[in-house]
Amino acid sequence: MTTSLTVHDTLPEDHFARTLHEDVRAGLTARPKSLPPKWFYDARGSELFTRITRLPEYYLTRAERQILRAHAPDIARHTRARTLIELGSGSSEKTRTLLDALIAGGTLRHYAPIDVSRDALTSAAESLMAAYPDLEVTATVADFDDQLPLPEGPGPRLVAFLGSTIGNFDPAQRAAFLGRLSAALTPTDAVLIGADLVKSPTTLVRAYDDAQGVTAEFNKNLLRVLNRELDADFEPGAFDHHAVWNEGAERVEMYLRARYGHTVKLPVLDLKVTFAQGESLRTELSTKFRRPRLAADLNRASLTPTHWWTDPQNRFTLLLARP
Ligand code: AVJ
Repeated sequence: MTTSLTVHDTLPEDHFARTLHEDVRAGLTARPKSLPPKWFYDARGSELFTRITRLPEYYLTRAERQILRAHAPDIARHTRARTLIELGSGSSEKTRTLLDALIAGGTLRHYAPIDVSRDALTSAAESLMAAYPDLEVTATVADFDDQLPLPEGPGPRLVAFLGSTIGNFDPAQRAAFLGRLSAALTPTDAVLIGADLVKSPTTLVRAYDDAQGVTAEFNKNLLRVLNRELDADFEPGAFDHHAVWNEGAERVEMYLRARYGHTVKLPVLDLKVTFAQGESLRTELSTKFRRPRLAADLNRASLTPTHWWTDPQNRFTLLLARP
């Protein structure tokens, strides 16, 4: 059976230009300055992130893969999902582990990836369609910052949000996201969330400040994206990459810190931004969790965690929750 890929595009044509302009104007005129991490991921940024996932210091991807390989059959048994909805285009390798288990369990019919990047989405979905010719695949382009259009698909549906992407939200964004997710579920659906756990600050900071400098390049890639999209004149060499453990908030924060005072022009926004020497631009939050906090966040969104799996070293958790 050969089927073609159905792609639903929920975003207006100018969505990216508009939201980039809004995010950059708001973030660079705020004090302290910050930008949302979603703008890292142009083609070069995605490639740098793939390199990060292979770094010796970046244990997250390997730990999550270990858990999935060990427990995908349990996930299939507990969910009996007919539809797998995947939020964010996780590596297709992880997806395959889940798909294989759900197919072996005899329940899966439909795979529905959702991502903001149309290109990443269609290429991942097309390669999966070739590997799983009996699976119905519906891809949806959406920005789940402001909407969560879960595809209908036959139930029970399993919504997977892997890779510790949930860590990128601040507490208010996380509450809003979980509320939207919960509201979109029916009683037989389940969610599978991959979250990184609190551990030694040294291990955490190293994961975001690797010896080869790949994460530093990834961080500075944000400036290249702004140069290209907004005709800005950021000089990546004028900034240092900086990763710190915020003990109170239990998250790693990434910054670009100005090496000297200077002014950057963003003509597309008719904006000039001045950086003092040593001034930091926050580019990412990576929240690390303890079970009770994550359970409380889920409960507040009317979701009940039913299973928690971890890797043998207790670095990362995959949890299953129900409405
Ligand atoms: C893809 C958001 C999960 O926060 O660990 C990796 C991104 N940033 N190194 C993370 C990232 C720096 C990553 N997430």
